[in-house]
Amino acid sequence: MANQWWQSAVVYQVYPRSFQDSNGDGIGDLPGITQRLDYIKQLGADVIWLNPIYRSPGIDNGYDISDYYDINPEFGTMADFDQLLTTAHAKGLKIMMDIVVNHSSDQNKWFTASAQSKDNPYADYYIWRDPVDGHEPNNWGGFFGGSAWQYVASRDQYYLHSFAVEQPDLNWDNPQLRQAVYDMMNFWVNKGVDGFRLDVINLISKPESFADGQPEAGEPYAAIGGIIANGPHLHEYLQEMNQQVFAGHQLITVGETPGATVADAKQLASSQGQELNMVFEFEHMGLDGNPDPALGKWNDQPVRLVDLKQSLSKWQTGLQGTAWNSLYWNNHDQPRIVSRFGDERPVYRERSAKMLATLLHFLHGTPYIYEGEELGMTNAHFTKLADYQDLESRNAYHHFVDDEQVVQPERMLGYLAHMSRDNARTPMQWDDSQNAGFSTATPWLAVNANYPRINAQLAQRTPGSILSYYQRLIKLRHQLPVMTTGDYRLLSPDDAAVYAYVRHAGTQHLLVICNFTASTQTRHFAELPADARLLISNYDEDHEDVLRAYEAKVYQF
Ligand code: TEU
Ligand code: CA
Repeated sequence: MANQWWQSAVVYQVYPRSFQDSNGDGIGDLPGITQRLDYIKQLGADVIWLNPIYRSPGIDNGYDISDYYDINPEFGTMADFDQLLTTAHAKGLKIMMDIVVNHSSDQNKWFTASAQSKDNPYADYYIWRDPVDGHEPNNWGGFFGGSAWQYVASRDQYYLHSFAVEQPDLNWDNPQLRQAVYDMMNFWVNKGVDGFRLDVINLISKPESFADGQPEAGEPYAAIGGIIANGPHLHEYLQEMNQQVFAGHQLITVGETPGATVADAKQLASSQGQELNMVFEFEHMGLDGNPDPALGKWNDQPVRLVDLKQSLSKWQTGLQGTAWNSLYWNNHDQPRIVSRFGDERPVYRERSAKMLATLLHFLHGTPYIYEGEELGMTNAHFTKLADYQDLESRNAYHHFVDDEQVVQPERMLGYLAHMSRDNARTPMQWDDSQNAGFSTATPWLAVNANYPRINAQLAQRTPGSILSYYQRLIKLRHQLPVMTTGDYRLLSPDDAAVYAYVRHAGTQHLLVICNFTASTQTRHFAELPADARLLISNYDEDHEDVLRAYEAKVYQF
């Protein structure tokens, strides 16, 4: 496989709303990001993925776009964007845009026109169906709860919305809509952006049949995700997008693909390069979900290491040589990894954060770091529903506690504290000044109370900090080709405490060893030659077969 630039790159994800406020309104913005570019440069990342910054009413924090050609005034102006792009490029940083084209906002002029009548130029831009016996066309339920259909009197029809009511799904079977999307993406390519993250892109091609689905026990609606994922024309549409937008540019492209299997990814992210560079898969993010499928992700239990190994290893070996992996622990939809798969207690937080970083960054694929992960930022520890802004969290609480009454309020608050998306969205912790240096005004979402002991300034001043460890990992990835190209072999799949694997390319080997527990473990690795060199570790001294709490180490030979 030819080595593409994005295969040895490291991506840093910026959630603009929560990164840096520059004008004292409590909301992060584009000039704020521009001010902080040196921080990202010093970390060593190559690419910045920006969550959506387009004009939006903000029902789903920008994933409801009302104008794809304009900037959300809360974040600044197009001039601010151009400034960010130019400054980033001058520093050698690339910018990746978040493209949301499974759906738009209901405020988008495409939709307001479409909703007016059955015969206007935009009539077929969305997915409209007639009522069946005076109600919804079928029993599909949206990702954010309730029916996936909404009635509009002016057409006497329902439109499909896989997410919130305010996020109508675009009709990809309409060639004019597809062309409008490609034109819009080319507008951003022509501006000089370096790539795209494509929101829920495996949902764009809807099935031919709109028959009822099977709801989980006790639930009124059938979850739409499994019904609409990987539809009949998905690959055809992505190949068309590739030809019309990506071809001839050296872009980085990653598709967000909930529910994608290894087989799907082999096609979507094939090294033949006809569709996307890579996809975000979700299997490892679903392992700690509730055993009751009706409750979905809402749970408060830890992941089982054996399951995590099995899942990650399946993707590592499954795509090896034919497609490309993306590697991530965190994003704006997931709780903080140190609180989730690590141990956020003060005595273990740093060690376990470094252990998780080691495990991820030595895998085969392109690593993504979510803002604050490099500081070991933790979950928010919100205690009441009013602390949450995220519509998914609020809707889930109302559904399970108020409407269905299947979860007690305290327990649901525990689930939210463990899994809510807002855990990732609290403001970036820059220093120990008021509001963690994020803003001079009250932030849109509360700052985590632990910012006096977890912040970037402190990390920069502390030798051996999590931040400095991430810097070392990124530097190693840029220096050691085996980290990018080597194949992967899992050791001891049934070991419930220690995750170990080997990377290998030519004469180069890496042995990665991670103790996932707070207790001492003793393990002997027969594959380790006597002259192996310790490359990196989260402890100062090597105790060889004895692995201390959350110890991580990598040998090179
Ligand atoms: O997420 C889609 C998705 O499948 C999930 O991660 C989803 O957010 C779900 O709530 C997980 O519990 C993407 C975006 O990343 C997310 O922020 C948006 O809300 C969503 O699409 C709709 O655009
Ligand atoms: Ca602001």
